[in-house]
Amino acid sequence: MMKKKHGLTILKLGGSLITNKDRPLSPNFKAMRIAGRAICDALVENRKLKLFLIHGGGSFGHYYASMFHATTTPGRVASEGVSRVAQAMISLHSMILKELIDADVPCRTIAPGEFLTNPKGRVTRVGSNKISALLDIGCIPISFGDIVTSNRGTWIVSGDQIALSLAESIDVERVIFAMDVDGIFEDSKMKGSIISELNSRNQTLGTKRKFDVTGGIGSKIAIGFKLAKVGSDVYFVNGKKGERLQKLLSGNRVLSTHIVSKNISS
Ligand code: IP8
Repeated sequence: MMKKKHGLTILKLGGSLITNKDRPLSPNFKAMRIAGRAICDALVENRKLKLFLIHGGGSFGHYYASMFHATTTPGRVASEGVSRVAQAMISLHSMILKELIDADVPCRTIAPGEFLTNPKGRVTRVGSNKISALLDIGCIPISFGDIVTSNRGTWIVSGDQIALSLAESIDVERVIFAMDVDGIFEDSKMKGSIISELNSRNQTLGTKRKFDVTGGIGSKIAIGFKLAKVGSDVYFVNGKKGERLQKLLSGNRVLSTHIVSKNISS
């Protein structure tokens, strides 16, 4: 399929950033506000910036997903688990939405089921049109990792996978992963210096945190390479450093890890 031109920047606000990841159901409002201000400033600086926002589950969705054994593979999950995970995500989503709108970031929810097919996760024509319509009126679409049920079972779709599904279907220039650390560390124990450009020679495995059902940094890096292969430049940046996030959104170089799409063979 021809990729429809959107020239989008996807910003994924990681669950480790917007929640206190090791404390169940604990939002990090300070981080949400810093991100909101950075996005607002970047939009003022560059009126042509076309954003799509996604956020992760952190200690909301992952907490219940791990309690009820929901994984990224379709399977049986107790009905209470499905409800708890979904409700936790809606509750976190509502908090981030309010913080962003209060920070003058005009955004509008688009749940994964509104633009992705089940179970393959491609962007539908209706979904692509919805995204275009929101962008045309200056509204930033915002989605989130979620729990999905179909006749194949129930599974977790991560925000990172949503970014990949979008980039495989429409023209996504950049994907920025805003995290709670400065980028990808040279050392898998998250010590030492930050890798400025990640390529097939310096891949690292990363670590996994408490309650993380979608794989932590290791699978984020793997998705980063897939994104680069389909033509998107990928950045891992510290979202707690508002100025850094704002500058990166505005197209400047900052301390971060970059996967350069043209350096990754498809
Ligand atoms: O934090 C997972 O999204 P992620 C969402 O982007 C749920 O991996 C429901 C756990």
